[in-house]
Amino acid sequence: MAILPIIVAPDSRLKLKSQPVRQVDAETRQLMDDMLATMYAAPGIGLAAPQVGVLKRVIVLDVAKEGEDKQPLMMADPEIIAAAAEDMTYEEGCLSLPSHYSDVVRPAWVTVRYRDRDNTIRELKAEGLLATCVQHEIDHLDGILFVDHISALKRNMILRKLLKAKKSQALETA
Ligand code: GNR
Ligand code: NI
Repeated sequence: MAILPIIVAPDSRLKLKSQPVRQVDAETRQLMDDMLATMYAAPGIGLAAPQVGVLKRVIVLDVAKEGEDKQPLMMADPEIIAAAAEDMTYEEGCLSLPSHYSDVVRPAWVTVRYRDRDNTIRELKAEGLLATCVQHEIDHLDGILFVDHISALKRNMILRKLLKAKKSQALETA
């Protein structure tokens, strides 16, 4: 298993739409395993393939609390097939927007249909943090970041700070 480098915004690769997998083959399974290891190492509660530069519709999640048993989920071609009418607000973060957090409003629960690591089609009703996380990850597959759900003022402030950090880092390593 490999720990993969995570792309940090602003980066045009995070804005692209990822392509369906259709069949979970050995290469997709390897990607899922590497993504899970990368997510745990970060640490994070979710990771989408475009965050590691792979434009495939693959996500991994684990919202288990520290000290609890691991609850890894690996999904290819996840699709929201039902969503709550009522919303919930959660303060979100993103490994591609390090050190920035903002309240995001999303449906309180969603039902997701996906292919698991064994290529079996499954459905899962996600509530609470898992509902937030799975919607956040599926957004990544469509080139959407959590900052796209907040005001343009807050979004631009975060993206400007991240760009500045990248520029000063580039100077340091030059
Ligand atoms: O680790 C993560 N934490 C998090 C917290 C609140 C809402 C969403 C997330 S997902 C994030 C990891 C990540 O960037 N996944 O794409
Ligand atoms: Ni994210």
